[in-house]
Order: sequence, then structure tokens, then C-alpha cells
Amino acid sequence: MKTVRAVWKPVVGVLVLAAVGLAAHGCKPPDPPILGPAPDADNDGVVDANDNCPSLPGELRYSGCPWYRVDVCSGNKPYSLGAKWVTATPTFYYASSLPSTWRDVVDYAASTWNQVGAKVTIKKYTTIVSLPAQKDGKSVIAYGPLPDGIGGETRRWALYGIVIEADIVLNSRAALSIGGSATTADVQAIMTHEFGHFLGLQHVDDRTHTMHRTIPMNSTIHRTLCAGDVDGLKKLYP
Ligand SMILES: [Ca+2]
Ligand SMILES: [Ca+2]
Ligand SMILES: [Zn+2]
Repeated sequence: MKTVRAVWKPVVGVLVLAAVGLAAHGCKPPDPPILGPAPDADNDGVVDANDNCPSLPGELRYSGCPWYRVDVCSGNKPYSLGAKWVTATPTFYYASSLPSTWRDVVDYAASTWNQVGAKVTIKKYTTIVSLPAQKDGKSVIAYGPLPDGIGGETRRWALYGIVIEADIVLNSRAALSIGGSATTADVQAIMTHEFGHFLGLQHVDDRTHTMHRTIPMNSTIHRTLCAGDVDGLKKLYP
């Protein structure tokens, strides 16, 4: 019997020590805070934890993003009107030169203008034509070489101030992609801009507007319209 008690006592002792050890751990003071600047990888003054664009220098008011990554309109309503169509349904063809994978975004760009409530609707023929952008009675969306620095171009053909045909060319020498990247411009944004020309709108100086002459790289903001873009189309087709 004495031998058995000698074995039990140390076991009880171990349990007590463990309990004391836990209590002591719970009373340990917290680690001191880590001092020094919080990480800001792009060095734009907006710390990474609060930066929606942590690798692109931006502005605090845009949560660390540059303006061209934020779909913001200036609040102004600039527009500039050119010649317009008489028909309420100007209709285009896809040229065979246009990459077939871009046809969907061409349609999205057209429908963006079709939804503003102006009395004009861009339509398309379902046949695909092997034609360049030329005055031939058919309005085409084509892909071909243009000068450097240009994403796309619209050639409006007018007669007595009335548009009778409009061809759009996307530049095969430019770096374009769907969605854009640091080195490419977004096809849908360019097409939305070019359809503005197709319908008769001219450039404005407000960079947030789709009808601004410049489409930033790595940006889709010009897929959507600002107030001046909408007002201009409604003014042209009331
Ligand atoms: Ca940033
Ligand atoms: Ca044509
Ligand atoms: Zn333009």
C-alpha cells in the first residue's frame, strides 16, 4: 500500500504545477506594438491595408487607385455634336478582319449607347463582309493598321450634312485587349468611344467622359457613359 501512494503523489503535483503555469501565461503582458511605417508598396501615401490598387500609385480620395481605374464622372456635362443620321437605326456589319472574339464587346459597346433613351438605335447585320473601311454603302467594324498611338478611328461619310455611312477601324498595330492591362487598352472602351463618333458625337475635353480623345491604358472606365455623353446623344436624337 505504501508503494502505491508514493506513485500517486507526484501525479497530483504535476497537475498543480500545470494549473499554475497556465495562470501565469494568462497574466503575461501583451507584446509591444511594432513601430515604424505601415507597408505602402506603391508609395502613394495610402497604406496597403487601405489601398484598393496596392501596386498602382493613386489618390486617397479614390482609395489608393489612380483616376483611370475608378469609374467616376466629373459631374460636368460636356458634349460636342457633329453630323447625324436621318435613319433611327444605323446598322453595321462586322468585317471579316475583326477578330471574332471581339464581336461580343462590339455589341456591348453599341448597346451602351442604345440604352440612354435617345431616339436612335445601333443595329447590326448578321452577315460578315470582307470589306475594308471605305465609302461603299456599308458601315463596317474592321481591324487594320492605323498610325501609332491610335486605338481606333471612325470614318463618317456625310452628304449635305447627313451621315449616310460610318466605318470604324480598330488599330491592328496597337496593343489592345478585352479589359485592358498595364500595356494594353480595352477594346470595349475604345469601341464605346468610336460608336459615339459613329452616331455623330465629337470629342470633349473632360477626361472622365467616354468622348474624351484619350482612352487610358489599363482602364475600363470609358465603357460607361458620363452625363455629357448621354446629354449629347439625346440632343442629337431628341
Ligand atoms: Ca495605390
Ligand atoms: Ca464602308
Ligand atoms: Zn475619338
